[in-house]
Order: sequence, then structure tokens, then C-alpha cells
Amino acid sequence: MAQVTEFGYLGLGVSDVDAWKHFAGQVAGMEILDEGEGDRFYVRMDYHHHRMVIHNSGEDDMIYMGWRVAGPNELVEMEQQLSEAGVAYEVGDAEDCRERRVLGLLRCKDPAGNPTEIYHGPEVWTHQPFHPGRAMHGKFLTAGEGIGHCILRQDDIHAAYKFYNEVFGMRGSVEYKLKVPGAPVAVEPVFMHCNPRDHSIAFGVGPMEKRINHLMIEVDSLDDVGLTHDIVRENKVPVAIQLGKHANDQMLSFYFGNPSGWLWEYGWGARKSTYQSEYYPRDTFGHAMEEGGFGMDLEM
Ligand code: MBD
Ligand code: FE
Repeated sequence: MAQVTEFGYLGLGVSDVDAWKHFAGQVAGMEILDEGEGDRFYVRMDYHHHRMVIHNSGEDDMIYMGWRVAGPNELVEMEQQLSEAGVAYEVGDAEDCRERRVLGLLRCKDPAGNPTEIYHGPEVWTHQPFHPGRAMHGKFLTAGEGIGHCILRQDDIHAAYKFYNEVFGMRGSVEYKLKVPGAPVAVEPVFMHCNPRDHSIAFGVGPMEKRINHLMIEVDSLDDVGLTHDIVRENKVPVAIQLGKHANDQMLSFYFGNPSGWLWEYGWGARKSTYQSEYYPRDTFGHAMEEGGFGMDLEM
């Protein structure tokens, strides 16, 4: 069975391109690459041509998520796994692959209808080292672990688990039972991994308006979390969840609003996937709620 190897790229539809350039480059420290296409710009985090494409298309939401497989054989096996699971898919043609800068591409939808792509062979620019949009102490931690993780909207948790487990080959389980202020039942979010990153996808935090709740990005220096925190505060960027440490991946992180009104989580120090399930009633410390309205009104 072929397995996805990383959450490798992300397409975002935005309404305020200039705000996004400032946010990704000056607040988050990423490299902005504008190739003059007019309807999009690229965000670099490492040697890859890009890790994100920011499209000037107005959705203010995730518009596609890219999952990498090792090579051409695995992409063919993925076609078989999608067929066996009864998931409709399209094979990307040469033009689609050129646009995504990959060697091979499949397109489908996950059980909640989230636009999902499977690819092999991203374009890597070893000749152009990552150059952060503003000074950084260290680097984004992507090697072998992809961009980071996302929490996505899922209407049917069992269907979502089945898809990411049986079709994509990911592992995971419920990892928390969390109180929601004012709600009688706990939420039981599911976290799934496909490489040493503790989780590349999670779902089940309650109803969501957008497809995506947050994108987590990890840095390899604690000082970059501190520096980004200072810049977020100086720029009066709304903080939804204050600094704290998660129980599952043991990451020190905080969550702030992006110009599309959903969250980025910025963290350091996560442990690697444990390959054994366990769950937690709360986080290790911190992560107090600050600004509401981002779909993260959880007592962690
Ligand atoms: C995470 O990364 C997260 O976003 C939540 C809600 C809980 C644990 C780890
Ligand atoms: Fe997270």
C-alpha cells in the first residue's frame, strides 16, 4: 500500500493580497516570491520553489491541500487506492503539473469536500537558498515533515478517519477530550500523522465555517517563537490562543489571526510521532483563550 509522505503544499484563496504579503513575509518571516503572474504569489519556507500559493481569488479559505507521495509508482498505487475506496479523482495533465510545479498530480475531495491533491516530484531550488522576509534566528522545520499541520472541517469524523487512514495510509486517534465553554459534551479531536511530525492533519474541534481552522508552522529556534510573538503584539495582530504547551506534540506555540480571518499556529520544540495512541484532558500549560470568533473557543 502506498502512503502519503508529507503535507507538502497549500493553496489559499485570499481577498487582500497586500495584507497577506505583509503577514507572510513581515509577521511570519517567510519568503515572498512574486513571479508577476498577477493573480497569485508564492510563499517559500525552505529550498522548495514554494510551500504555499496565495491566490487573489477572494475565498479567504484553503482552496487546495497537497499531499506528497514518494514517486511515480506510489502515485499509480494511490489511483488504485482511491478507486478501491470509491473516491472520484482526476489525473492532472501536463499543464496542471506545470502550474503546481510537480512531476505528477491527482485531484480528489476528502469526505468533507475539501479539495485534496496527491503529487510526487516537487520543484526544488537548491540554487536559491531560503531567504526569510525579515530576520530570523533559525529556520522553518520542514525537512521530512512537510509544511506543518492543518485542522480541517470534517462533517463525518469516521468517514474522515477512514479516508486518511485507509486511502492515505495515515495513523492516529482521538488525542483529547476537551471541555467547550457552555457545551454539555466534550470535543474529541482526532490527530493523524504520516511521518515524524506528531500530526499533519487533525479534525473534530466542532462546527466550522471555513474549511480550515488553522495552519501550524514550526521553527527550529525557540527565539523565533519569541520574536514572532513580539512582532504579532507590535502589529496588533489578534491572538486567539496565548503561548502554551500542547500535551500531544509537546509543542510550545501560540495562535494568531491571518488577514483571511482564520488562524496560524507558530511553534517550536514538538516531539516526534509516538506511534502509540493516548489521550489528554487538557494541555500541559498555558494556551489560554484570548480573542474569540476563530473557532478555537476551547479550554485546552
Ligand atoms: C494542536 O496542534 C492543536 O492545534 C490542538 C487544538 C491540540 C493539540 C495540538
Ligand atoms: Fe495545531
